[in-house]
Amino acid sequence: MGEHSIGQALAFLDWSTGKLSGAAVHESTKTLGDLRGIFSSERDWAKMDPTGVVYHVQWVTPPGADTEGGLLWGNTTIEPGTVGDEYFMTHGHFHLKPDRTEFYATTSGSGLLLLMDSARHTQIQEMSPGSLHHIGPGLAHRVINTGAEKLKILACWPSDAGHDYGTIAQQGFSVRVLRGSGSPRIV
Ligand code: PAN
Ligand code: ZN
Repeated sequence: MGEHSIGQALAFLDWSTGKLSGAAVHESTKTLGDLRGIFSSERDWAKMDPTGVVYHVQWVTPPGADTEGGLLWGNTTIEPGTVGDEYFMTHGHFHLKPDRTEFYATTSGSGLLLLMDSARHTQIQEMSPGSLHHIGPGLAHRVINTGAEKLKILACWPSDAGHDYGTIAQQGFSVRVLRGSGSPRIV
């Protein structure tokens, strides 16, 4: 019999929610106050509690995550809600290394994924439980919760992808998603 060793799992994942647990898990929460300038109506944003949670992110950093070829795994939970008529959403970003791609998958809830190229052409994909989304090279990505419940997604991406938040903070996406009568309005 060859030599072998038995080690511990990196973390544990609840597949019904995507929730991670274990010592290797990192967390971050984004509040309305953190999302200044992201929503179209500064007036409606200013009327809301800045400590209100918009989304929560968990991720695991495996050994070797700081080397080329490393991967990160995480999840994001976006609360239901709006600022004025605009649905709660993530900041959205390009990857600093444009050739670094990513997978998103929906565990629960419903929403829209915006994918925008450098020419500001935007593609919109519907997110629903089980939907798997590939974010190709050079595409900015933002998730929008258009439902009445929490929108929960999983993500896997190269650890050296890096995040360019500045371009979106300055120029935004070319479309916004607002609450309509019946279904979301894309403007
Ligand atoms: C995701 C996102 C996460 C939060 O892990 O970072 O959903 O969205 P923002 O980073 O736009 O605030 C990912 O795309 N990583 O590359
Ligand atoms: Zn990303």
